Amino acid sequence: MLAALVVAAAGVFGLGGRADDGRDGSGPAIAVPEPLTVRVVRRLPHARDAFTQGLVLHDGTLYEGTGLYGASTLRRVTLETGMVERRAQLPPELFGEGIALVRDRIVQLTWREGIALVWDAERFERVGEHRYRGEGWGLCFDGRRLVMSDGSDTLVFRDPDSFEITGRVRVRRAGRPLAHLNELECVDDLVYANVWQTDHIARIDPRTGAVTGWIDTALHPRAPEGLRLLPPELADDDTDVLNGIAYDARSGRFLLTGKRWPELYEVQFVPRSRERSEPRSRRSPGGRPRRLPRDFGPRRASCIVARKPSRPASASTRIEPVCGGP
Ligand SMILES: [Ca+2]
Repeated sequence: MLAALVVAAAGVFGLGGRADDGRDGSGPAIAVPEPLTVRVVRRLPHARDAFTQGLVLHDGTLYEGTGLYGASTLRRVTLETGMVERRAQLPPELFGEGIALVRDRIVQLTWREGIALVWDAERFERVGEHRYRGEGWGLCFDGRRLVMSDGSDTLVFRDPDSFEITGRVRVRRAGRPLAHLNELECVDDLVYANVWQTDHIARIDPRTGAVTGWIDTALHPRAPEGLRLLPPELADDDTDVLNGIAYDARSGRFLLTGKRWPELYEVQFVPRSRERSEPRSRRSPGGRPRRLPRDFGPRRASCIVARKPSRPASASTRIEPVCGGP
Protein backbone atom coordinates (compact mmCIF):
# COMPACT_ATOMS: atom_id res chain seq x y z
CA MET A 1 0.00 0.00 0.00
CA LEU A 2 2.85 2.31 0.84
CA ALA A 3 4.40 1.79 -2.56
CA ALA A 4 1.09 2.82 -4.05
CA LEU A 5 1.10 5.96 -1.93
CA VAL A 6 4.59 6.82 -3.08
CA VAL A 7 3.56 6.35 -6.69
CA ALA A 8 0.46 8.43 -6.07
CA ALA A 9 2.51 11.15 -4.42
CA ALA A 10 4.95 11.18 -7.32
CA GLY A 11 2.05 11.55 -9.70
CA VAL A 12 0.32 14.30 -7.77
CA PHE A 13 3.37 16.30 -6.84
CA GLY A 14 5.50 15.76 -9.91
CA LEU A 15 8.40 14.36 -7.94
CA GLY A 16 10.93 13.43 -10.53
CA GLY A 17 13.83 12.81 -8.16
CA ARG A 18 15.41 16.20 -8.75
CA ALA A 19 16.04 18.46 -5.78
CA ASP A 20 14.16 21.60 -6.65
CA ASP A 21 12.05 23.46 -4.16
CA GLY A 22 11.02 26.18 -6.55
CA ARG A 23 12.88 28.92 -4.71
CA ASP A 24 14.00 30.53 -7.93
CA GLY A 25 10.46 30.59 -9.25
CA SER A 26 11.15 28.14 -12.04
CA GLY A 27 10.56 24.95 -10.04
CA PRO A 28 7.49 22.76 -10.00
CA ALA A 29 4.15 24.18 -8.97
CA ILE A 30 3.75 24.37 -5.18
CA ALA A 31 1.63 21.44 -4.07
CA VAL A 32 -0.65 21.27 -1.07
CA PRO A 33 0.21 18.26 1.14
CA GLU A 34 -2.35 15.49 1.36
CA PRO A 35 -4.41 16.02 4.54
CA LEU A 36 -4.28 12.92 6.73
CA THR A 37 -5.40 11.93 10.19
CA VAL A 38 -4.95 8.89 12.42
CA ARG A 39 -7.16 5.90 13.07
CA VAL A 40 -6.24 4.24 16.35
CA VAL A 41 -6.03 0.47 15.93
CA ARG A 42 -4.61 -0.41 19.37
CA ARG A 43 -3.91 1.38 22.63
CA LEU A 44 -0.80 0.04 24.36
CA PRO A 45 0.82 0.89 27.71
CA HIS A 46 3.83 3.20 27.78
CA ALA A 47 6.12 4.01 30.71
CA ARG A 48 5.13 7.35 32.19
CA ASP A 49 8.70 8.17 33.14
CA ALA A 50 9.85 8.05 29.51
CA PHE A 51 10.51 11.54 28.14
CA THR A 52 10.41 10.06 24.65
CA GLN A 53 12.90 11.39 22.13
CA GLY A 54 13.51 8.45 19.84
CA LEU A 55 11.39 5.44 18.88
CA VAL A 56 12.12 2.60 16.48
CA LEU A 57 10.65 -0.89 16.02
CA HIS A 58 12.57 -3.87 14.66
CA ASP A 59 11.18 -7.42 14.42
CA GLY A 60 8.52 -6.63 16.99
CA THR A 61 10.97 -5.16 19.51
CA LEU A 62 10.67 -1.53 20.46
CA TYR A 63 13.71 0.63 21.15
CA GLU A 64 13.24 3.95 22.86
CA GLY A 65 15.57 6.82 23.68
CA THR A 66 14.57 9.26 26.43
CA GLY A 67 15.76 12.72 27.37
CA LEU A 68 16.30 15.18 30.24
CA TYR A 69 19.56 15.77 32.09
CA GLY A 70 20.13 13.13 34.72
CA ALA A 71 17.31 10.94 33.41
CA SER A 72 18.24 10.09 29.82
CA THR A 73 18.11 6.43 28.88
CA LEU A 74 18.15 3.90 26.10
CA ARG A 75 15.50 1.20 26.48
CA ARG A 76 14.35 -2.01 24.93
CA VAL A 77 10.64 -2.38 25.51
CA THR A 78 8.07 -5.14 25.09
CA LEU A 79 5.53 -3.55 22.83
CA GLU A 80 2.40 -5.27 24.15
CA THR A 81 3.09 -4.64 27.84
CA GLY A 82 5.23 -1.51 27.81
CA MET A 83 7.66 -3.29 30.14
CA VAL A 84 11.25 -2.12 29.94
CA GLU A 85 13.35 -5.25 29.31
CA ARG A 86 16.70 -3.52 29.17
CA ARG A 87 17.78 -0.05 30.11
CA ALA A 88 21.04 1.87 29.85
CA GLN A 89 21.50 5.14 31.68
CA LEU A 90 23.25 8.05 29.99
CA PRO A 91 25.76 10.17 31.92
CA PRO A 92 23.89 12.98 33.74
CA GLU A 93 25.45 15.69 31.58
CA LEU A 94 23.96 14.20 28.39
CA PHE A 95 20.40 14.95 27.22
CA GLY A 96 19.35 12.02 25.04
CA GLU A 97 17.56 12.69 21.75
CA GLY A 98 16.66 10.68 18.63
CA ILE A 99 17.79 7.12 18.00
CA ALA A 100 18.29 4.99 14.90
CA LEU A 101 19.00 1.30 14.46
CA VAL A 102 21.89 0.71 12.06
CA ARG A 103 22.32 -3.03 11.62
CA ASP A 104 23.42 -4.27 15.08
CA ARG A 105 24.11 -0.79 16.44
CA ILE A 106 21.93 1.94 17.88
CA VAL A 107 23.00 5.54 17.33
CA GLN A 108 21.64 7.99 19.91
CA LEU A 109 21.87 11.76 19.53
CA THR A 110 22.24 14.26 22.33
CA TRP A 111 20.54 17.64 22.38
CA ARG A 112 23.35 20.17 22.79
CA GLU A 113 26.33 18.06 23.69
CA GLY A 114 27.48 17.34 20.13
CA ILE A 115 27.92 13.63 20.85
CA ALA A 116 26.19 10.73 19.13
CA LEU A 117 26.48 7.60 21.24
CA VAL A 118 26.88 4.26 19.49
CA TRP A 119 25.46 1.26 21.34
CA ASP A 120 25.56 -2.46 20.76
CA ALA A 121 21.86 -3.10 20.17
CA GLU A 122 21.89 -6.48 21.90
CA ARG A 123 24.14 -5.90 24.89
CA PHE A 124 23.32 -2.20 25.39
CA GLU A 125 26.98 -1.39 25.83
CA ARG A 126 28.58 1.72 24.41
CA VAL A 127 30.91 0.77 21.59
CA GLY A 128 31.74 4.18 20.15
CA GLU A 129 30.67 7.74 19.56
CA HIS A 130 30.59 10.43 16.91
CA ARG A 131 31.05 14.18 17.28
CA TYR A 132 28.97 16.74 15.41
CA ARG A 133 28.29 20.46 15.41
CA GLY A 134 24.98 22.01 16.38
CA GLU A 135 22.01 20.42 18.08
CA GLY A 136 20.68 16.89 17.80
CA TRP A 137 16.92 16.32 17.68
CA GLY A 138 15.66 13.43 15.51
CA LEU A 139 17.35 10.54 13.72
CA CYS A 140 16.39 7.67 11.41
CA PHE A 141 18.18 5.22 9.11
CA ASP A 142 16.82 4.59 5.62
CA GLY A 143 18.97 1.53 4.99
CA ARG A 144 21.66 3.56 3.29
CA ARG A 145 22.14 6.76 5.23
CA LEU A 146 21.15 8.46 8.46
CA VAL A 147 18.68 11.33 8.35
CA MET A 148 19.02 13.87 11.16
CA SER A 149 17.03 16.88 12.32
CA ASP A 150 18.25 19.70 14.56
CA GLY A 151 15.10 21.72 15.20
CA SER A 152 15.48 23.81 12.08
CA ASP A 153 13.80 23.27 8.69
CA THR A 154 16.78 21.29 7.39
CA LEU A 155 17.31 17.54 7.27
CA VAL A 156 20.95 16.44 7.14
CA PHE A 157 22.07 13.13 5.63
CA ARG A 158 25.02 11.32 7.18
CA ASP A 159 27.09 8.27 6.49
CA PRO A 160 25.95 5.64 9.02
CA ASP A 161 29.48 4.52 9.83
CA SER A 162 31.58 7.69 9.72
CA PHE A 163 28.73 10.11 10.57
CA GLU A 164 30.11 12.44 7.88
CA ILE A 165 27.56 14.77 6.29
CA THR A 166 26.69 13.56 2.78
CA GLY A 167 23.90 15.99 1.96
CA ARG A 168 21.08 18.13 3.23
CA VAL A 169 17.63 19.29 2.18
CA ARG A 170 15.41 22.11 3.35
CA VAL A 171 11.86 21.08 4.12
CA ARG A 172 9.00 23.05 2.64
CA ARG A 173 5.30 22.77 3.35
CA ALA A 174 3.28 24.26 0.53
CA GLY A 175 6.39 26.23 -0.41
CA ARG A 176 7.11 27.59 3.06
CA PRO A 177 9.90 26.52 5.44
CA LEU A 178 8.79 23.96 8.01
CA ALA A 179 10.94 24.27 11.14
CA HIS A 180 11.01 22.40 14.46
CA LEU A 181 11.37 19.01 12.80
CA ASN A 182 11.80 16.60 15.68
CA GLU A 183 11.61 12.80 16.00
CA LEU A 184 11.97 11.07 12.63
CA GLU A 185 11.02 7.80 11.01
CA CYS A 186 12.38 6.54 7.71
CA VAL A 187 9.86 4.46 5.75
CA ASP A 188 10.84 3.30 2.28
CA ASP A 189 11.70 6.47 0.39
CA LEU A 190 9.92 8.83 2.76
CA VAL A 191 10.70 10.52 6.07
CA TYR A 192 8.08 11.21 8.73
CA ALA A 193 8.78 13.99 11.22
CA ASN A 194 7.07 15.12 14.40
CA VAL A 195 6.71 18.88 14.34
CA TRP A 196 7.73 19.96 17.83
CA GLN A 197 4.98 21.22 20.15
CA THR A 198 2.23 20.50 17.65
CA ASP A 199 -0.17 17.66 16.92
CA HIS A 200 1.24 17.30 13.43
CA ILE A 201 3.49 14.86 11.64
CA ALA A 202 4.95 15.78 8.27
CA ARG A 203 5.46 13.18 5.54
CA ILE A 204 8.49 14.40 3.64
CA ASP A 205 10.01 13.46 0.30
CA PRO A 206 13.71 13.68 1.21
CA ARG A 207 14.74 14.09 -2.44
CA THR A 208 13.02 17.47 -2.70
CA GLY A 209 12.21 18.45 0.88
CA ALA A 210 8.56 18.75 -0.08
CA VAL A 211 5.96 17.83 2.55
CA THR A 212 3.69 15.45 0.65
CA GLY A 213 1.40 14.56 3.55
CA TRP A 214 0.26 16.51 6.63
CA ILE A 215 -0.96 14.24 9.41
CA ASP A 216 -3.17 15.79 12.06
CA THR A 217 -3.20 13.54 15.14
CA ALA A 218 -5.69 15.66 17.09
CA LEU A 219 -8.51 13.39 18.21
CA HIS A 220 -9.32 15.45 21.32
CA PRO A 221 -9.68 19.06 20.20
CA ARG A 222 -10.17 20.49 23.71
CA ALA A 223 -6.75 19.37 24.91
CA PRO A 224 -3.70 21.65 24.67
CA GLU A 225 -1.77 21.69 21.42
CA GLY A 226 0.66 18.83 21.16
CA LEU A 227 -1.43 16.56 23.40
CA ARG A 228 -4.55 16.08 21.34
CA LEU A 229 -3.94 12.43 20.53
CA LEU A 230 -3.84 11.54 24.23
CA PRO A 231 -7.22 11.26 25.98
CA PRO A 232 -7.23 14.27 28.35
CA GLU A 233 -8.13 12.20 31.41
CA LEU A 234 -4.79 10.38 31.00
CA ALA A 235 -2.69 13.54 31.15
CA ASP A 236 -0.84 14.63 34.27
CA ASP A 237 0.70 17.96 35.15
CA ASP A 238 4.05 16.84 33.78
CA THR A 239 2.76 15.30 30.55
CA ASP A 240 4.55 16.79 27.56
CA VAL A 241 4.00 16.83 23.81
CA LEU A 242 3.61 14.25 21.06
CA ASN A 243 6.99 12.81 20.08
CA GLY A 244 7.90 9.37 18.85
CA ILE A 245 7.14 7.63 15.58
CA ALA A 246 8.00 4.03 14.82
CA TYR A 247 6.97 2.05 11.76
CA ASP A 248 5.94 -1.58 11.95
CA ALA A 249 7.03 -3.04 8.62
CA ARG A 250 5.07 -6.23 9.29
CA SER A 251 1.69 -4.57 9.71
CA GLY A 252 2.31 -1.37 7.76
CA ARG A 253 1.08 0.59 10.79
CA PHE A 254 2.74 3.26 12.88
CA LEU A 255 3.33 3.56 16.61
CA LEU A 256 2.96 7.01 18.13
CA THR A 257 3.49 8.29 21.65
CA GLY A 258 4.63 11.37 23.54
CA LYS A 259 6.82 12.55 26.38
CA ARG A 260 5.67 10.93 29.62
CA TRP A 261 2.53 9.61 27.97
CA PRO A 262 0.98 6.57 29.67
CA GLU A 263 -0.08 5.13 26.34
CA LEU A 264 1.35 4.36 22.93
CA TYR A 265 -0.92 4.13 19.92
CA GLU A 266 -0.80 1.77 16.99
CA VAL A 267 -2.35 3.77 14.20
CA GLN A 268 -3.02 3.98 10.51
CA PHE A 269 -2.68 7.22 8.63
CA VAL A 270 -5.89 7.76 6.66
CA PRO A 271 -7.23 10.53 4.45
CA ARG A 272 -8.74 13.22 6.60
CA SER A 273 -11.96 13.50 4.65
CA ARG A 274 -12.64 9.78 4.96
CA GLU A 275 -12.08 9.74 8.70
CA ARG A 276 -14.34 12.74 9.21
CA SER A 277 -17.24 10.94 7.58
CA GLU A 278 -17.11 8.19 10.19
CA PRO A 279 -19.08 8.18 13.43
CA ARG A 280 -17.67 10.52 16.05
CA SER A 281 -17.51 7.70 18.59
CA ARG A 282 -14.77 5.95 16.65
CA ARG A 283 -12.53 8.97 16.84
CA SER A 284 -13.15 9.76 20.47
CA PRO A 285 -14.23 6.73 22.47
CA GLY A 286 -16.87 7.67 25.00
CA GLY A 287 -17.71 10.90 23.27
CA ARG A 288 -18.36 12.82 26.47
CA PRO A 289 -16.61 16.07 27.33
CA ARG A 290 -13.63 15.74 29.59
CA ARG A 291 -12.32 18.14 32.18
CA LEU A 292 -8.67 18.97 32.02
CA PRO A 293 -6.53 18.69 35.16
CA ARG A 294 -5.73 21.92 36.94
CA ASP A 295 -2.68 23.72 35.55
CA PHE A 296 -2.65 21.29 32.67
CA GLY A 297 0.02 22.20 30.16
CA PRO A 298 3.21 20.90 28.64
CA ARG A 299 5.42 23.94 29.07
CA ARG A 300 4.82 24.36 32.77
CA ALA A 301 5.52 20.68 33.25
CA SER A 302 8.85 20.76 31.46
CA CYS A 303 10.12 23.55 33.70
CA ILE A 304 9.96 21.36 36.76
CA VAL A 305 12.51 18.79 35.69
CA ALA A 306 14.63 20.21 32.92
CA ARG A 307 17.54 22.53 33.57
CA LYS A 308 18.10 24.80 30.65
CA PRO A 309 21.81 25.13 29.90
CA SER A 310 23.14 28.64 30.28
CA ARG A 311 25.23 28.71 27.13
CA PRO A 312 23.48 30.00 24.02
CA ALA A 313 22.52 27.80 21.11
CA SER A 314 24.84 27.93 18.14
CA ALA A 315 22.25 28.22 15.41
CA SER A 316 20.04 31.22 14.87
CA THR A 317 17.20 29.69 12.90
CA ARG A 318 15.36 28.01 15.71
CA ILE A 319 13.33 29.03 18.69
CA GLU A 320 14.78 28.19 22.08
CA PRO A 321 12.89 25.61 24.10
CA VAL A 322 11.45 27.43 27.06
CA CYS A 323 12.10 24.80 29.67
CA GLY A 324 12.34 21.15 28.64
CA GLY A 325 14.31 19.96 25.66
CA PRO A 326 12.89 19.19 22.27
CA1 LIG B 1 11.52 7.04 14.94
